[in-house]
Amino acid sequence: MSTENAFKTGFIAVVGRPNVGKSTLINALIGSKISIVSRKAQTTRHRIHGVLTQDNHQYIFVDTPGFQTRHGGAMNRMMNRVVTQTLADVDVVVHVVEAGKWSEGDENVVPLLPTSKKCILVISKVDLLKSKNDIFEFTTKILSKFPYDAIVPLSAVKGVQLDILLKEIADRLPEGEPMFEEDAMTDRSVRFITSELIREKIFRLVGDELPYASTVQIEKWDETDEGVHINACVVVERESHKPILLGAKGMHMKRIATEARQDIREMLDKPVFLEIYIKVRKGWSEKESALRDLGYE
Ligand SMILES: Nc1nc2c(ncn2[C@@H]2O[C@H](COP(=O)(O)OP(=O)(O)OP(=O)(O)O)[C@@H](O)[C@H]2O)c(=O)[nH]1
Ligand SMILES: [Mg+2]
Repeated sequence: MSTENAFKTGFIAVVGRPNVGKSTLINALIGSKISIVSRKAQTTRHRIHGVLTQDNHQYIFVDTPGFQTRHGGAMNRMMNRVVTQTLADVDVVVHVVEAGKWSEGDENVVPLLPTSKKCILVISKVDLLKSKNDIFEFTTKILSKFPYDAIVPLSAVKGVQLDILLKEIADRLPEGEPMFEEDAMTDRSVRFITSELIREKIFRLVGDELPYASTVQIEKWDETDEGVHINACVVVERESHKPILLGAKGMHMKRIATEARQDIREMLDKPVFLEIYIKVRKGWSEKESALRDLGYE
């Protein structure tokens, strides 16, 4: 029997085309950086849970890779599979679109939205809109495409209307006991987030092609009285990727390591000694077996 104060727990999938701001939104909602963000499309490759427990509710957000059909390949098939599987498993769906920017990429997400579940439309990045009037026409157009249960325009970067989104989600969560500790923020290990933070720097600092041809593995993790000693390995596709990643006089690599170390230090709240190596593994992103070896789903 339903009671007014019963605890509610549920999974909320955050889906949308690449680059609309899904990971930024989840980080803002849970108040911690658990999912990496960059200006480049397809930054997120894995399903990542972000957990928020407040006021008798446990929200388990599931960040997903941007859904896209333009490029083929094993990596993209894997990423799209994560999206469709996540949609099958959750209680509430949040479809994120970018204010004023509807494209074919968004159009391709609509047929994936389950009509049997609660779907909330989030219009992101409203801080970039020149005029608030533009949003009305834009929203009306999208509403003709799918029977969304609610619409929330918001800005994750400015923290605008995030409370409204939480309320809309809370109204639609099923009753249930919490699945994570009250102070948990993610299901992912600090080792995984460490590898992601290094990958984020590669996405942010190096070229256009290389980020998509690289992945990061943690090879050593030693905690001592001094701090944490971490060896990480960046796996690239080709020998020719090495000099690009290193940059002139190793400048790129130095910056990647310095910026990653700062973030990791902040997360662990301890001194961090980070060494990064480069390894060539031909065609790793094209082989499903190699992807599984590297920890992809
Ligand atoms: N101005 C503004 N920029 C935003 C906002 N939310 C996200 N961004 C920017 O949009 C870009 C993409 O953000 P992500 O969070 O990586 O987007 P995503 O949807 O997770 O992207 P993929 O993982 O690649 O699918 C980054 O440069 C963010 O800083 C916002 O509310 N306002
Ligand atoms: Mg993302």
